Amino acid sequence: MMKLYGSLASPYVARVVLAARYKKLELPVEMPAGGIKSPEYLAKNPFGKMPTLEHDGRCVIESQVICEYLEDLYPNPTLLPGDAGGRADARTISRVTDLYVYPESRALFQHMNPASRDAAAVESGKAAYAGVLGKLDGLMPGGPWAAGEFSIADCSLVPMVVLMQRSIVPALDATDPVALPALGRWWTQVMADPTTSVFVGEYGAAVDAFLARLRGG
Ligand SMILES: N[C@@H](CCC(=O)N[C@@H](CS)C(=O)NCC(=O)O)C(=O)O
Repeated sequence: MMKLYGSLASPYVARVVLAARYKKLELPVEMPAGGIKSPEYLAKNPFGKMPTLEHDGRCVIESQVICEYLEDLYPNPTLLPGDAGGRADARTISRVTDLYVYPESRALFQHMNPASRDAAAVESGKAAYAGVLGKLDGLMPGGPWAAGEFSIADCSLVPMVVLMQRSIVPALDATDPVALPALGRWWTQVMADPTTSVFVGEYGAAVDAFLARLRGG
């Protein structure tokens, strides 16, 4: 029995959900009963973050590790296709998203509310965020998917792009990731594919609902 703790509005949870969907795995997603800071949940994930995968009594944390755990258990269809170089490309794109893009976007999220916005911090934050997106774009080796064939890189990039497009892009006029050349070509593929295009709508609705709750709507 496999279960994923978290909310789909989290891009890290969404990454795992997209990976499971690609592999056609049954993976129920639910918030832990007492929330992610409850003693029960902290026993599963000591960092109190989502997602956590529970499978046969084992808890696996960190979205990238969960995706690779699913890959090890269910290698077909693979999320790490190709040779060592192709798999390195896929892992690099995913890791750059986590280590460089999210921290820069998180700095901008602090300024979503116009009432408490610091204009100078927004301008420098937007430049830093655009800079890492440019580097990410340069790492994409050619299509149709982010690392060639469909991979963990796409599972990481789709939620990241949708989250930015629903939040800091409209609110702060930050760079839309798909305005960059390689990301733009990749986005055409994402929207042409039935699994990913449906997921874009589903995840976008979860993000919109989360942002509306934040605004008190
Ligand atoms: N590196 C972690 C990041 C997980 C993460 O930051 N999740 C956020 C939701 S988007 C969270 O649980 N935040 C709650 C908190 O930090 O209190 C992963 O890839 O799973």
